[in-house]
Amino acid sequence: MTSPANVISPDLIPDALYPTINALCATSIDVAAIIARAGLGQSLAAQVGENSDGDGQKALDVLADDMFEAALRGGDVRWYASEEQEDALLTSEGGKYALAIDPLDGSSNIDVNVSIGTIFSIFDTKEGAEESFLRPASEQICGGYILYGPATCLVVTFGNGTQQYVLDPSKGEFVLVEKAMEVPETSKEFAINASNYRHWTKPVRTYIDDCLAGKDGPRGMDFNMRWVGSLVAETHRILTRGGIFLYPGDARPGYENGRLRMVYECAPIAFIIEQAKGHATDGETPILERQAATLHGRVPLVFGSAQKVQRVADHHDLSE
Ligand code: AFP
Repeated sequence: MTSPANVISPDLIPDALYPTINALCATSIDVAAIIARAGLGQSLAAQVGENSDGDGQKALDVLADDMFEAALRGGDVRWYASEEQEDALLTSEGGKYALAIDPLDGSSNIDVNVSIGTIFSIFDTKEGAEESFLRPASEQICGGYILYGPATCLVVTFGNGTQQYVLDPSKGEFVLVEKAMEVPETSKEFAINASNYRHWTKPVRTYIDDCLAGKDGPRGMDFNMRWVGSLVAETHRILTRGGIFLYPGDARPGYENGRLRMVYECAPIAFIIEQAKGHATDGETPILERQAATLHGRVPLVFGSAQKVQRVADHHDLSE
């Protein structure tokens, strides 16, 4: 790995992880520039194949994966596991870390110019790939995402709070803007794909019905709904102004455990949210207490303001 110039201040980043975080950030600057030129030249949203789960792969999914893998190869990352590749890759024999990544999350939003992101999780590596990633999510040493929105920003935790950096395009550097993000305890917003209502379990329907009943219902207040279709954008909104996100398991074939992947989506998002004094569960059990059974395994995800997430868990208890 040729170490790129420093693009992020090292102040709050553990020394041992700095080269890896810096490589991720330097690559994200290039990804952001490609996204910003969307449509000028190559089509980023063109379907170019399928990933391990049969999900359609967009050109940018594959391009971003290639860029992050190349940036990390030969550095401190021993195992590189990606949503876009069936198996983990040995990228550095002597690497200290196991890194899992969703190189481009929200790809259905690429061709409509809506915010998309990169999500990553880092463990201290073990000898083998499976034992490095199929372990309690609480053993992560880093969880982060890069949001490619009106601003490009990095949100990351190393287990001592959740930090936010914003890319200054004029300098090509990420600047620290928040040392300790906190999920606001109250909010009137919930995020769920309501088109799946008929497929939900009773506890989820009850929770959403109560929100929809508004001030005349059991919650005694009116709510608002958001659904961007981009996990990173939803997470950033909830970190900024509170709320709750639900992607539950449902009755559709293949969606028994929802849509989101434990290793490189749910686990790092849960780490970030918990470190920001929010909460993240599978509806009942904290995500950080769970571990993935397979590299691309799915898990239901409910996260956001702690009290709201607990209320969903209470509905599950009541239904048992
Ligand atoms: P894509 O990367 O295939 O667009 O999926 C994005 C995502 O994994 C996550 O970012 C969204 O929250 C969720 O899927 C949206 O799922 P629905 O399309 O079922 O609403």
